[in-house]
Amino acid sequence: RLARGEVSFTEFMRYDDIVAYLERLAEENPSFVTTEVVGRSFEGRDIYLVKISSGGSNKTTIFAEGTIHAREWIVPPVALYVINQLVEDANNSYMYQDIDWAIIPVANPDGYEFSHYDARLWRKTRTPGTICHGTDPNRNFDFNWRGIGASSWQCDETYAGHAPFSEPETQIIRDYVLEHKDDIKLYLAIHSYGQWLLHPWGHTLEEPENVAELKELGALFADAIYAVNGTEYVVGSTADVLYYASGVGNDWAAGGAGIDLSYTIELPINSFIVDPERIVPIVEETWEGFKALHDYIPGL
Ligand code: ING
Ligand code: ZN
Repeated sequence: RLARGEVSFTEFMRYDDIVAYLERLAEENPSFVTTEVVGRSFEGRDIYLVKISSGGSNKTTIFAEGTIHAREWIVPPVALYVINQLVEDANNSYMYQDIDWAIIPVANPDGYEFSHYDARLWRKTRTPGTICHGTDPNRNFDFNWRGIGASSWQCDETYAGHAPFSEPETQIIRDYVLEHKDDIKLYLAIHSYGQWLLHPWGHTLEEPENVAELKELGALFADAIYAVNGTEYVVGSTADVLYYASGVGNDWAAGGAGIDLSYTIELPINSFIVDPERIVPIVEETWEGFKALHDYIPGL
């Protein structure tokens, strides 16, 4: 078993162990790491945001949300590795001088825990309906809510919820992002799987105004990752590369909160069930992608 406060990239961690690691980092590095409980899940779990910052206010911020989908177990290690590298490797301290990082490694802890102790392939939140449990948090954002590619039937995997932002797990993202929307220059939603870097939009094949820049930065991310293990990402819009979807986090960030650079990362595995041996190569290559994104964003 893990010692309290320890991180592992060879096994999947339970939510309490993830929280213990984040709290240890904040305790040991009070000058640049803070944890904030930004809200509570439906079942009452604290949802953590980690902020990594050299100080000051209103600085350019990179925001990332992970594990909004419960079964995507490769996501927590990827988010934790980014935090680990930023905080625990002094060679990376340049990455939080002019830029702040705000990362929610596990946005849906109820679902994540449920996928450990009950149903491994659980995707949604755990809010009860009259017949079925759970809303798809990645259809619950207030942007083209319940449009194409989202369901109004509570038992569906893509159930959009009874109202936009009905879930505490999406409300906390909305509230943090809106409060800091002038500072957040890059929004990342971390999911699995598919080996895609998806930019807006999900609900239409029309291209966003800044599609050229989205593709240019996307190529920097993909090239940096390719250089590590030869993993080839496809960069494109959600509707084009994947399927129609509405009410998704990164589209809301762009179209609702005005954050022009907004992506969903679909990590490169071929199942939700991941061999723990795959964790290290994936977190290492994805970290290079994060560095490329960071280096592109002008700081301060
Ligand atoms: N896939 C995403 C989903 O929410 C997606 C695909 C990405 C849709 C970005 C919309 C926007 O259905 C997974 N694996 O969650
Ligand atoms: Zn997902």
